[in-house]
Amino acid sequence: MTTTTTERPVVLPEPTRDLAQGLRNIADYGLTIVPDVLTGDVLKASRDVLYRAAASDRARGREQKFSLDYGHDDSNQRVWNVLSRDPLFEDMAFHPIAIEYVRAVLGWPALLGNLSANVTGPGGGEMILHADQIFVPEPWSTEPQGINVAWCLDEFTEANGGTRFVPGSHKLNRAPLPEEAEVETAAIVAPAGSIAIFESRVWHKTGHNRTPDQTRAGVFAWYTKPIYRQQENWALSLRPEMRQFASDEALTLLGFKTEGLGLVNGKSPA
Ligand SMILES: O=C(O)CCC(=O)C(=O)O
Repeated sequence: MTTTTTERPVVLPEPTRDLAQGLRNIADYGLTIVPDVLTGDVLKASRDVLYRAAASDRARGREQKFSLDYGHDDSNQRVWNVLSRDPLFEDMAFHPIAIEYVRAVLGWPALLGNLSANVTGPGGGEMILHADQIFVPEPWSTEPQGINVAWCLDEFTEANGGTRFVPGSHKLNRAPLPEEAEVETAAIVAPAGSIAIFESRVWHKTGHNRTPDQTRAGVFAWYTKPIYRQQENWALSLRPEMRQFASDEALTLLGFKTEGLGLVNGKSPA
């Protein structure tokens, strides 16, 4: 078990490749970790394309901040809409292990709300403690409305800003209050190539990167039940050729193959 070194240890679940155990971890802790999803050359190539996209945004002055992010912390960078940057990101968004969890936790159909990356840099500050479904008015229903699949393209550690969680906080079924911003958290410790899957009510934040020289890149795939508007407007932002080759499952996640909502002249657009 992973613990912090405080008097009252906060415990996170052990990594597992077993789906049933992973789903129990999500029910008990709000999160689970799956090791070795990306390995070898694919992991290296995925990391390279993300760092290239981040460097390109910086070079072109296209770095963007989000209101929940790090204020004006120049050490951390968010890279938006990576889905259109390289086919390797499609492989993450529509990866069978990720989708297995989406189906099990949210049901089907579900939507891909966003695919963006967070790179923490040396000295980078913490994010605000939050739950991902903050756009859902409270009181919340007793089921998560979304899940996040975080792709660790670097090793995530306590020191380099590994995502910090309040395990079990999803059971409170509400967002953290401002006075709860400093409650005890534990960082996930996961080798590069792992994924961390967390349901939308669990409280979490980017950790403080206390290293002098390490960056920590994570790609975050956000999925919701199909009644919520997607954070990214795929109809406008997606590379057009992607749609041509997308599977039915991917078209459903993008909102192009649909029933009841998002129709064009009463029919599914794809
Ligand atoms: O960067 C991280 O570790 C967490 C990111 C996050 O919580 C978010 O994007 O909502």
